[in-house]
Amino acid sequence: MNLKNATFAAINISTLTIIMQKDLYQHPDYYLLDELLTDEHKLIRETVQAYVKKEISPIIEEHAQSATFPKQIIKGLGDLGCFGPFVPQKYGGAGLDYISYGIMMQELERGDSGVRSTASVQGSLVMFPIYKFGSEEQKMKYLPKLATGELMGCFGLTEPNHGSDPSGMLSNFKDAGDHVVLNGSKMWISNAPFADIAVVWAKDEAGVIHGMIVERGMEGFTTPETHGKWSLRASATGELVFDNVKVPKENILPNVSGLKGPLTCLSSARFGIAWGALGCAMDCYDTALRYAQQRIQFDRPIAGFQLTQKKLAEMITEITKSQLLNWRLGVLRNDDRATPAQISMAKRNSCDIALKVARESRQILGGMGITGEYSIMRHMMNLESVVTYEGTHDIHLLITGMDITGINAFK
Ligand code: TGC
Ligand code: FAD
Repeated sequence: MNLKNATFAAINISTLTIIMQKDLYQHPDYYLLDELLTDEHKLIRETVQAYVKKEISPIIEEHAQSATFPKQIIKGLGDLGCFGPFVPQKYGGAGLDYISYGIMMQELERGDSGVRSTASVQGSLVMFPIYKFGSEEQKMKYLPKLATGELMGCFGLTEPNHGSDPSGMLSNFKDAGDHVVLNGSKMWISNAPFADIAVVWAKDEAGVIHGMIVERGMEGFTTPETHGKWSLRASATGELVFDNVKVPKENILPNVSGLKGPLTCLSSARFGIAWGALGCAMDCYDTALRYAQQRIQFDRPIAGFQLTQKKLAEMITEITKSQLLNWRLGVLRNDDRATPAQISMAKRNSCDIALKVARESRQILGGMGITGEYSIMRHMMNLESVVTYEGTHDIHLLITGMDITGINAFK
């Protein structure tokens, strides 16, 4: 590594000092796929990329090391339009297409998966259900404030004993006149510790799933934080606990019932993750390529060794294939033709190749690859969550299997 020419940002975390490399990221585009994008798409990418370089990269390692969420970025993300960009302007969104949404998630996750998580939960899992299934009053009350970040939300589906199979959820509510009484708990909920509202899925007395908006401050509603994660350390994760919470009936989402409600939201979020995880892969590849060209061993750059070239060539091949897959998925989603199974394939593919690219990139950096000076190890650890949440690698494999064979392996 050429230390003389490198630019550094020093960060003090109690006694630990991390020297982070300046963010020199350059977007890999081996197949000239920019030609498939509109000028607006490219402008969005440049804008979010510049924001990440200026506001995320210099601080994110410190937050990951100290396991804190950088709350100060919420306003910037809102100002950029990263919260629910597909929501119409009438409700505070930007009315953008799904490729724009994908590009935003790609660029944010290029910075850190936890930052993308915060944005995609807010957009796809909180604003989307309110927009898609909410009443006009609910849309006007919540969406404009969620779009700016004035209100932050979280999404409660997973429970301690019901992760991959949410249909068995135990959270439930009983009719009590003008309100319902909600009991139960949710686990592994992104943004829970600081969220102002939660979109919660629970069963009525007939066992039918409904969504409702639970507000912080309602008596009996608590959000304890989950500690000790080795992944998504810059994202706040917690539980949602409901102990006889009185939720006004006007907070129930009126226009959906059954598991397809939350699963429809997951289709929007999984679309964003397909783009986001690919952002991690592109960042790892870009870092490893630059390092390999500069690092001298045996009197030559390690990029000159055939084994290093094999790693880099395979990475850019997988990245390019995934860029094409995501772009095509975006076109289908814009036409309202992307099926849930197609979205599953892209989510699973991006997480899978991103993990492989991160591991190979870390090898290329040798010992430096395990430090916080570079983003690779942080991406690799984050991706262990990304490959798990929103449906695990194997659940998405089985969704594809069911789609192509017509046989359900879950039941
Ligand atoms: P199944 O009988 O197949 O389906 C029930 C109803 O839902 C419909 N459906 C979908 N609709 C829209 N989008 C999808 N992706 C859909 N998948 C299914 C389906 O057509 C049916 O409709 P209807 O009209 O016939 O009632 O349901 P199942 O109980 O057999 O479950 C199928 C399975 C296993 C695929 C599903 O449960 C699943 O996807 N499990 C994975 C769970 C999961 O992904 N949890 C994510 C929690 S949220 C999260 O992780 C946020 S992380 C956020 C972050 O930080 O970024
Ligand atoms: P399990 O369902 O217990 O699965 C364990 C293993 O069994 C997995 O490998 C799985 O693939 C395998 N398995 C299960 N069923 C089958 C089968 N039929 N065939 C083959 N293999 C199977 N949830 C929310 O609702 N909101 C959130 O905001 C949210 N944020 C999260 C943030 C983080 C950091 C994490 C880690 C999780 C988050 N989740 C959230 C939960 C996430 O969606 C679940 O962890 C995920 O769906 C898997 O559920 P589980 O952890 O209970 O694993």
